[in-house]
Amino acid sequence: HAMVVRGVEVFPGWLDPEGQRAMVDEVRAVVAAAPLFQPETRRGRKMSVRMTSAGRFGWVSDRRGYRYEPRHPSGVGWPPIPASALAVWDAVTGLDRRPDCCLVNYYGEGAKMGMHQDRDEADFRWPVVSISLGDAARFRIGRVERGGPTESLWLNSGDVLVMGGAARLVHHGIDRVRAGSSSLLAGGGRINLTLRVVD
Ligand code: MD3
Ligand code: FE
Repeated sequence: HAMVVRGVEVFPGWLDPEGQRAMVDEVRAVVAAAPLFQPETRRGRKMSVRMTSAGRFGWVSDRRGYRYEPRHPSGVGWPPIPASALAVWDAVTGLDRRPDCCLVNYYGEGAKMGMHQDRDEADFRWPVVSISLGDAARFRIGRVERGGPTESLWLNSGDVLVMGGAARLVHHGIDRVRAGSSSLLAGGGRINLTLRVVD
Protein backbone atom coordinates (compact mmCIF):
# COMPACT_ATOMS: atom_id res chain seq x y z
CA HIS A 1 0.00 0.00 0.00
CA ALA A 2 1.14 3.51 -0.72
CA MET A 3 0.11 5.19 2.52
CA VAL A 4 -1.34 5.07 6.00
CA VAL A 5 -3.63 7.91 7.14
CA ARG A 6 -4.39 7.88 10.91
CA GLY A 7 -3.85 4.13 10.95
CA VAL A 8 -6.07 3.49 7.90
CA GLU A 9 -4.16 1.62 5.18
CA VAL A 10 -4.88 3.10 1.75
CA PHE A 11 -4.42 1.08 -1.46
CA PRO A 12 -5.06 3.58 -4.29
CA GLY A 13 -6.27 2.00 -7.53
CA TRP A 14 -6.14 -1.54 -6.14
CA LEU A 15 -8.76 -2.61 -8.71
CA ASP A 16 -8.09 -1.84 -12.36
CA PRO A 17 -11.01 -0.73 -14.59
CA GLU A 18 -11.66 -4.31 -15.72
CA GLY A 19 -11.78 -5.53 -12.11
CA GLN A 20 -14.07 -2.64 -11.19
CA ARG A 21 -16.51 -3.51 -14.00
CA ALA A 22 -16.56 -7.17 -12.97
CA MET A 23 -17.28 -6.16 -9.38
CA VAL A 24 -20.09 -3.80 -10.46
CA ASP A 25 -21.73 -6.71 -12.31
CA GLU A 26 -21.64 -8.77 -9.12
CA VAL A 27 -23.02 -5.86 -7.08
CA ARG A 28 -25.91 -5.54 -9.57
CA ALA A 29 -26.78 -9.20 -8.89
CA VAL A 30 -26.77 -8.47 -5.13
CA VAL A 31 -29.08 -5.48 -5.63
CA ALA A 32 -31.40 -7.53 -7.88
CA ALA A 33 -31.80 -10.13 -5.09
CA ALA A 34 -31.84 -7.68 -2.16
CA PRO A 35 -33.00 -4.23 -3.34
CA LEU A 36 -31.42 -1.03 -2.03
CA PHE A 37 -33.47 0.62 0.73
CA GLN A 38 -33.18 3.95 2.51
CA PRO A 39 -32.62 3.19 6.19
CA GLU A 40 -34.22 5.31 8.89
CA THR A 41 -32.40 6.38 12.01
CA ARG A 42 -33.79 5.59 15.45
CA ARG A 43 -35.25 9.11 15.44
CA GLY A 44 -37.14 8.41 12.20
CA ARG A 45 -34.86 10.43 9.88
CA LYS A 46 -34.14 8.90 6.47
CA MET A 47 -30.46 8.45 5.70
CA SER A 48 -29.42 9.93 2.32
CA VAL A 49 -27.41 6.81 1.43
CA ARG A 50 -29.30 3.79 0.09
CA MET A 51 -28.08 0.40 1.30
CA THR A 52 -28.31 -3.34 1.05
CA SER A 53 -26.07 -6.22 2.10
CA ALA A 54 -24.71 -9.62 1.13
CA GLY A 55 -23.56 -12.46 3.37
CA ARG A 56 -24.87 -14.25 6.48
CA PHE A 57 -25.75 -10.89 8.00
CA GLY A 58 -26.78 -7.49 6.71
CA TRP A 59 -26.73 -4.15 8.47
CA VAL A 60 -30.09 -2.48 9.01
CA SER A 61 -31.32 0.63 10.78
CA ASP A 62 -34.87 1.60 11.72
CA ARG A 63 -36.71 3.02 14.74
CA ARG A 64 -35.56 -0.01 16.74
CA GLY A 65 -31.94 1.05 16.17
CA TYR A 66 -28.87 -0.16 14.29
CA ARG A 67 -28.09 -3.86 14.10
CA TYR A 68 -27.16 -6.84 11.94
CA GLU A 69 -30.00 -9.06 10.75
CA PRO A 70 -30.00 -12.41 8.90
CA ARG A 71 -32.63 -11.09 6.43
CA HIS A 72 -33.37 -8.10 4.21
CA PRO A 73 -36.31 -5.95 5.47
CA SER A 74 -38.49 -7.65 2.80
CA GLY A 75 -37.88 -11.01 4.52
CA VAL A 76 -35.59 -12.53 1.87
CA GLY A 77 -32.21 -13.90 2.90
CA TRP A 78 -29.19 -11.81 1.88
CA PRO A 79 -27.44 -13.04 -1.31
CA PRO A 80 -23.86 -14.35 -1.14
CA ILE A 81 -20.93 -11.94 -0.88
CA PRO A 82 -19.45 -11.32 -4.36
CA ALA A 83 -16.39 -13.49 -5.05
CA SER A 84 -14.52 -10.43 -6.34
CA ALA A 85 -14.97 -8.68 -2.99
CA LEU A 86 -13.82 -11.77 -1.04
CA ALA A 87 -10.72 -11.88 -3.25
CA VAL A 88 -9.89 -8.29 -2.23
CA TRP A 89 -10.41 -9.18 1.46
CA ASP A 90 -8.09 -12.20 1.16
CA ALA A 91 -5.39 -10.21 -0.63
CA VAL A 92 -5.32 -7.16 1.63
CA THR A 93 -5.89 -8.83 5.03
CA GLY A 94 -4.17 -12.21 4.57
CA LEU A 95 -6.59 -13.61 7.18
CA ASP A 96 -8.02 -17.15 7.29
CA ARG A 97 -11.37 -15.83 8.54
CA ARG A 98 -13.69 -14.37 5.92
CA PRO A 99 -16.21 -11.56 6.44
CA ASP A 100 -19.86 -12.44 7.04
CA CYS A 101 -21.29 -9.12 5.86
CA CYS A 102 -20.70 -7.05 2.76
CA LEU A 103 -22.57 -3.78 3.26
CA VAL A 104 -23.38 -2.05 -0.04
CA ASN A 105 -23.79 1.75 0.22
CA TYR A 106 -25.09 3.68 -2.78
CA TYR A 107 -24.52 7.45 -2.90
CA GLY A 108 -26.75 9.23 -5.40
CA GLU A 109 -26.94 13.00 -5.93
CA GLY A 110 -26.25 14.83 -2.66
CA ALA A 111 -25.91 11.72 -0.48
CA LYS A 112 -23.43 11.79 2.39
CA MET A 113 -22.70 9.98 5.63
CA GLY A 114 -22.20 11.80 8.91
CA MET A 115 -19.29 11.10 11.25
CA HIS A 116 -19.80 7.82 13.14
CA GLN A 117 -18.02 4.75 14.50
CA ASP A 118 -18.63 1.20 13.28
CA ARG A 119 -19.31 -0.60 16.54
CA ASP A 120 -22.16 -3.02 15.93
CA GLU A 121 -19.75 -5.93 15.41
CA ALA A 122 -18.86 -8.37 18.23
CA ASP A 123 -15.07 -8.27 18.00
CA PHE A 124 -13.15 -5.12 16.98
CA ARG A 125 -9.94 -7.08 16.51
CA TRP A 126 -11.16 -7.96 13.01
CA PRO A 127 -10.51 -5.26 10.40
CA VAL A 128 -13.08 -3.65 8.10
CA VAL A 129 -12.21 -3.44 4.39
CA SER A 130 -13.76 -0.77 2.14
CA ILE A 131 -13.89 -0.79 -1.69
CA SER A 132 -14.91 2.35 -3.64
CA LEU A 133 -16.58 2.21 -7.08
CA GLY A 134 -17.82 5.06 -9.28
CA ASP A 135 -17.75 8.76 -8.42
CA ALA A 136 -14.99 10.12 -6.16
CA ALA A 137 -15.87 10.96 -2.55
CA ARG A 138 -14.29 12.96 0.23
CA PHE A 139 -13.73 10.64 3.18
CA ARG A 140 -13.15 12.26 6.59
CA ILE A 141 -11.26 10.59 9.44
CA GLY A 142 -11.25 11.80 13.03
CA ARG A 143 -10.13 9.91 16.11
CA VAL A 144 -11.54 7.31 18.48
CA GLU A 145 -12.84 10.03 20.81
CA ARG A 146 -15.63 12.25 19.48
CA GLY A 147 -14.72 15.67 18.09
CA GLY A 148 -11.30 17.19 17.55
CA PRO A 149 -9.43 17.72 14.32
CA THR A 150 -10.08 15.54 11.26
CA GLU A 151 -8.24 14.76 8.04
CA SER A 152 -9.84 14.22 4.66
CA LEU A 153 -8.90 12.03 1.77
CA TRP A 154 -10.46 11.71 -1.70
CA LEU A 155 -11.46 8.14 -2.51
CA ASN A 156 -11.50 7.20 -6.18
CA SER A 157 -13.01 4.26 -8.02
CA GLY A 158 -10.92 1.14 -7.39
CA ASP A 159 -9.41 2.36 -4.11
CA VAL A 160 -9.35 -0.04 -1.15
CA LEU A 161 -9.01 0.87 2.55
CA VAL A 162 -8.23 -1.38 5.51
CA MET A 163 -9.30 -0.22 8.96
CA GLY A 164 -7.62 -2.37 11.58
CA GLY A 165 -5.83 -2.06 14.89
CA ALA A 166 -6.13 1.38 16.45
CA ALA A 167 -7.97 2.71 13.38
CA ARG A 168 -10.84 0.25 13.76
CA LEU A 169 -12.86 2.52 16.06
CA VAL A 170 -12.05 5.96 14.63
CA HIS A 171 -14.89 8.32 13.73
CA HIS A 172 -15.31 8.65 9.97
CA GLY A 173 -17.78 9.82 7.34
CA ILE A 174 -18.34 10.88 3.74
CA ASP A 175 -18.64 14.68 3.24
CA ARG A 176 -19.54 14.77 -0.39
CA VAL A 177 -19.46 12.93 -3.70
CA ARG A 178 -18.15 14.56 -6.87
CA ALA A 179 -20.95 13.88 -9.38
CA GLY A 180 -19.80 12.94 -12.87
CA SER A 181 -16.22 12.16 -11.86
CA SER A 182 -16.45 8.53 -13.02
CA SER A 183 -18.23 6.79 -15.89
CA LEU A 184 -18.16 3.35 -14.22
CA LEU A 185 -21.81 3.39 -13.08
CA ALA A 186 -24.30 3.93 -15.92
CA GLY A 187 -26.64 6.01 -13.75
CA GLY A 188 -23.80 7.85 -12.00
CA GLY A 189 -23.18 7.95 -8.26
CA ARG A 190 -20.90 5.98 -5.97
CA ILE A 191 -20.94 2.50 -4.48
CA ASN A 192 -18.95 1.60 -1.39
CA LEU A 193 -18.63 -1.99 -0.24
CA THR A 194 -17.56 -2.64 3.36
CA LEU A 195 -16.58 -6.14 4.40
CA ARG A 196 -17.06 -6.98 8.08
CA VAL A 197 -16.74 -9.89 10.49
CA VAL A 198 -19.96 -9.61 12.49
CA ASP A 199 -19.96 -12.37 15.15
C1 MD3 B 1 -12.99 3.46 9.46
N1 MD3 B 1 -18.92 3.80 4.80
O1 MD3 B 1 -20.51 1.87 5.79
S1 MD3 B 1 -15.93 3.47 3.90
C2 MD3 B 1 -19.87 2.56 6.60
O2 MD3 B 1 -17.70 5.26 1.93
C3 MD3 B 1 -19.01 3.65 6.11
O3 MD3 B 1 -19.61 4.40 2.39
C4 MD3 B 1 -18.23 4.90 4.18
O4 MD3 B 1 -18.46 4.36 6.89
C5 MD3 B 1 -18.51 4.84 2.72
O5 MD3 B 1 -19.90 2.38 7.82
C6 MD3 B 1 -16.78 4.90 4.47
C7 MD3 B 1 -14.49 3.57 4.87
C8 MD3 B 1 -14.64 3.03 6.24
C9 MD3 B 1 -15.48 1.99 6.51
C10 MD3 B 1 -15.50 1.42 7.77
C11 MD3 B 1 -14.68 1.90 8.77
C12 MD3 B 1 -13.84 3.53 7.21
C13 MD3 B 1 -13.84 2.98 8.48
C14 MD3 B 1 -14.64 1.32 10.03
C15 MD3 B 1 -13.78 1.79 10.98
C16 MD3 B 1 -12.97 2.87 10.70
FE1 FE C 1 -18.53 3.44 8.85
